[in-house]
Formats: sequence, C-alpha cells, structure tokens
Amino acid sequence: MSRTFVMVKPDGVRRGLVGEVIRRFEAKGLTLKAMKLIRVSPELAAQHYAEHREKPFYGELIQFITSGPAVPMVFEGREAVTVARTLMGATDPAKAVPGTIRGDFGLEITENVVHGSDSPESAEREIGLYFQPEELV
Ligand code: RTP
Ligand code: MG
Repeated sequence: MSRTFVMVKPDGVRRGLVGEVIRRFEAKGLTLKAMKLIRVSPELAAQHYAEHREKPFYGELIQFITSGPAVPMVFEGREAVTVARTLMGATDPAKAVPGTIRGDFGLEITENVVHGSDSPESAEREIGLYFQPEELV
C-alpha cells in the first residue's frame, strides 16, 4: 500500500470537475483518505512549488494556483503515485492522450486541472504541507 497527494486545481473547481476527477480515481480502485476545499495561500503555494522557483513559468503557476478554491486529497492504493499520474496524463494537456484527465478536460499547460505527486517522497512532503495527521481518515 502506498499513498499519493492529488489536488484539483482552481480551473478544475471552477469548471465543476471535482466529482469527475474523484470518480476516476475511485473507479480505478484508489481509496480516498483525506479531502478538503481550500484557497491556497501564496506562502503554501511557494512551499508546494519550491522546486520550480527558478523556472520561467513560476510566477504564472503561483498566480494560477492561488486564483480560487482548490481541492487537495490523499489517495491510497497499490502504486498510488504512478497510478494517479497515469490517470492524469501528460503535464501539457495538448499532448495528453484521450482517456486521461488532462487529455479529456484540458488544453492549456498552466490550467491543467489536476496535480499529482511525482514520487512517494514528494507525496509525503505534499501531504504534510496540506494536511494535519488527524485529517487522514
Ligand atoms: P503537477 O506537479 O501539477 O502534477 O504537474 P507535473 O508534475 O506534470 O508538472 P511539473 O513539471 O511539476 O510542473 C508543475 C506545473 O507547472 C505548470 N507548468 N507550466 N509553461 C510551462 O512550460 C509549464 N510547465 C509546467 C503546469 O501547470 C504543471 O502542472
Ligand atoms: Mg509536478
């Protein structure tokens, strides 16, 4: 058993895709362990995306992720990190294949509907940023 951190980004919430995203993860067999609706603060966004601080798209990314409510979640299951990223599809929705979340619902690289941790280590770090231990059920 492993777990991963997933977040419906502000575009996904704005477009009413929260249920669709959760449905796909649950249908695959992952188990929801924690979830909430929050507005990501600039401080939290900076911690979350620290690895991208020097990238040219950093400012746009922080602006976007703090632009409205988001839905962070924890999912548990076999190979949770890899399975979640496979369901999400490629970072750039224009290149993501149909059948994936980004392939079916996105077109812009910044507004790409969903975030998923890229390794078990990132997952634990991100779960700790967004959730208190007692919020994991
Ligand atoms: P995420 O962290 O959101 O799950 O996405 P990812 O691992 O597939 O992509 P990552 O390289 O971690 O990039 C984080 C987010 O930054 C935005 N991005 N914009 N304009 C650009 O070239 C560019 N590249 C990345 C995307 O929103 C990406 O999800
Ligand atoms: Mg990433």
